[in-house]
Amino acid sequence: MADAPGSVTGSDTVQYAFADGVATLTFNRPDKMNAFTDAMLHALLKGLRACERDAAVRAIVLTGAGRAFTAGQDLSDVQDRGHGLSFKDHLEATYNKIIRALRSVEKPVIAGVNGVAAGAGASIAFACDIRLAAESAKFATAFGLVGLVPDSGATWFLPRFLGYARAYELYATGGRLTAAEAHAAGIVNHVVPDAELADRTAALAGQLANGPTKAFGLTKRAMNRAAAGSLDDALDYEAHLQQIAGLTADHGEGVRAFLEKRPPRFTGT
Ligand code: T3D
Repeated sequence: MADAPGSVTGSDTVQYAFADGVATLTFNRPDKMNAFTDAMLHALLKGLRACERDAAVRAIVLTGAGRAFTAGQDLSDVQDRGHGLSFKDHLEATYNKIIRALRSVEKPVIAGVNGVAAGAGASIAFACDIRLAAESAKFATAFGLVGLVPDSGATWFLPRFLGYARAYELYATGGRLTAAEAHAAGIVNHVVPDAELADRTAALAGQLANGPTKAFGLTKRAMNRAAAGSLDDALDYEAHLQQIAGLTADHGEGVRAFLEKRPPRFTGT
């Protein structure tokens, strides 16, 4: 039986659904553009960790309810924290853990960007492996407009997509990218009509969840490492991981299926 929407994350503001190997986490505070409260951030982290532990989960989707993906940090929550606030401790306890969890979970993570993704909400979308965006979606840098530094990996991801000058200008001017601009810049894999986003995201996630997901996880591990290293290091690490992938049941099944001219039946093992 499927879990109740809030039972895995501990909060209805981040809903969890599972079907056919795909776990979907939905930011669910639509009247506030899904802006993150602390409870939501902890629920998201809890949900991601549950996805990581559960072998039945073979692909993960993040999306938003209503007209936003997420507007990032709830700014009224920041006000309510008062003057004793440590921004550093807050980032380390919440956003940084989420970004690390997204990059380290060895399962494909797809962002179904249904509307505006602002501030750390855009950073969370950037940290996913694949982004599908609705035609009306936007990426709003936001931080500079409220006197903050880009965070949650924003200074790492955006210059890699756009180059330093375009990324710096966007952050300094509080600029936005439309879905089409984000696609042209290589940030978004596919732009789809708004009404088709949920189905197209589910179809891609379902396709990935039925694939050799152990190899997909190792591919993510290899690409994470290659992003920070030399070609020599990438060659060595690929060979190390290929030794692991080559011994999986899915590799054997993939080769047998090819030779027998039939579709493979992958199990993620
Ligand atoms: O330690 C730390 O926590 C630091 C971490 C920081 C991480 C960050 O993410 S900082 C950046 C925070 N986010 C923003 O600055 C974005 C602020 N929001 C906007 O710029 C705009 O709302 C949007 C571009 C996202 C959407 O614009 P629009 O015109 O479509 O909608 P709206 O009318 O502005 O918003 C609708 C409602 O959502 C409105 O509430 P109301 O008046 O109907 O009751 C608005 O106040 C609320 N809302 C939107 N974003 C936030 C928010 N409420 C709280 N916090 C928000 N971020």
